[in-house]
Amino acid sequence: MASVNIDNLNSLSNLHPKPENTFAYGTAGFRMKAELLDSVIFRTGILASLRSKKLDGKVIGVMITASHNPAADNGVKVVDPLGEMMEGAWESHATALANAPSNEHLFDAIHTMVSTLKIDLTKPANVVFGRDTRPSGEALVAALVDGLKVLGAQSTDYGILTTPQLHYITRCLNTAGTPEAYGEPSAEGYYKKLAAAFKILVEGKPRLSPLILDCANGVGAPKFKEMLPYLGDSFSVKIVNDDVEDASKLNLNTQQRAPIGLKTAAGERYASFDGDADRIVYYYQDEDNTFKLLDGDKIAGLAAMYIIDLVKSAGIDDISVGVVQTAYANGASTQYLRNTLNVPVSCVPTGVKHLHHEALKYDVGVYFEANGHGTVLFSPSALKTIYAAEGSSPAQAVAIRSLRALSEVINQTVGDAFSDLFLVETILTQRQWSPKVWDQAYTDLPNRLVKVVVQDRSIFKTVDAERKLTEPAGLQDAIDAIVLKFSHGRSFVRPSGTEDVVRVYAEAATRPETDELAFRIGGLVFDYNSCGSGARPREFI
Ligand code: NG1
Ligand code: ZN
Repeated sequence: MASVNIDNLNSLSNLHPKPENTFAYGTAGFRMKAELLDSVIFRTGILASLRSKKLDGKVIGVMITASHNPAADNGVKVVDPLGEMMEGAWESHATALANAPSNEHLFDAIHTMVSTLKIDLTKPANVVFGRDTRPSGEALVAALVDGLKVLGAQSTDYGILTTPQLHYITRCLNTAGTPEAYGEPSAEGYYKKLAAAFKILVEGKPRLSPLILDCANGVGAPKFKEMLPYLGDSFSVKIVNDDVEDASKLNLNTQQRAPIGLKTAAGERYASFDGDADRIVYYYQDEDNTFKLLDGDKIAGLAAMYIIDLVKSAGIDDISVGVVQTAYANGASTQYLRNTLNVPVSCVPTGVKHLHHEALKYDVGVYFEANGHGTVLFSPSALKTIYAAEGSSPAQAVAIRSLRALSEVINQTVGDAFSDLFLVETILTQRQWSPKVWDQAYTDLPNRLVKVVVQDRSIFKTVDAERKLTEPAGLQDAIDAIVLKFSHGRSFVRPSGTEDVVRVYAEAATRPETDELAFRIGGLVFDYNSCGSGARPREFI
């Protein structure tokens, strides 16, 4: 069996020494302070090469970004051939390579993978990569390029991209020339595809007022501007927070409030991207000056309502629509989906891969996290039905054309803030709705997220899509006893996958009750078997 050239590995690896730290490839890939990432990204280059070889030379994507984290952080994620997140079983291999303490151990870790996974090293390796606007990205790309040299991968640097663009390009490259060809593998191809579909979707409808779009001073700003010429007069937007030169401004947004420096006014429509443009939320200001958030749950509700209607209008009766949420979905949204729209709703653990996987079970699967990450997946059979349908009336033909365009405007690989923006704008334009009308579908229950810093979050074990704790023993019973006292009360506790904390979610009938519930559960967790770390937060009850 072919082997890795050890001299080549040693000389490249010596340029990227591993610090003492221990690394873990989690739901968001590797993510931490940028200065710790050099060796991790070098080794991710090796991992991506192995993944490509294992998949017979299919193109693997690598994205360097830390999404909504502060500018000083960075991270890396590996993208599978059809643009999905890397197969879960490979996360432990990524972790093993990242933690090998010496060049010799790294050599051994690579060979362990080669033999256990039966990787043929003589196969070609093809990798494409991109990065967001973080200043640390350039040096990290150099580390990745060195990693790609270890196994002689062919690679293409796509420069600065949004995360979903890199996913799109990866899928395009692997499907080119097949019946599933996804588009031209470039940012330009992506703009053309989305813009053409959006134009069809809003054809003949009066334009809405301009959208005020906050780009969090991240990569969404230059990329959305790049897209504008392709949209022509189909869409009007005012971009704010587009300063990507001053890194300190990246992701300065706060939760459940308008972004810093943005003065909102009644009658306007706003949206915010996160730092790598894979998440979006909408908001507006009510006449009485209250800030109203239209989050991922609201987008899921709007999309499901619209798609169900469109399928009906198209005269197609054999396409099932389903929605996938996590435990963080507002209880009122779940009720609305189940009881008003009568659509099946599944609840899965946090993490896009769980949502994506579950959504594939429906003909049309709508999935969204409350924080605005999500998309709509059309199954191959649903697409076949939609493309075969002809319609027996002009109205049916229009609905069929819209369904086809919808499947093109919505990124099928991963949650995409651009796609989701065009999805929402399509529906609001078709219906001529203001954000306020959209918001009237249901009223969110007040909710609150609280972080509890604990000594060891790994002692918290959950079941039932993270809604129940099995360990520490007895804690769930104590939580249930408190929740029972609150009208419409719901609360759950789970360890974060991306931060060293335990998260408490609470919702209840009123704002004061919600806050009380969140802080009582926070206090309970902090005190339980002395789990908490540091000073007990003063707001905990
Ligand atoms: P954790 O830290 O595991 O709660 C957070 C988000 C997820 C997801 C991941 C990946 C919440 C409560 N959690 O996960 O939804 O976006 O980050 O970035 O928003
Ligand atoms: Zn993101």
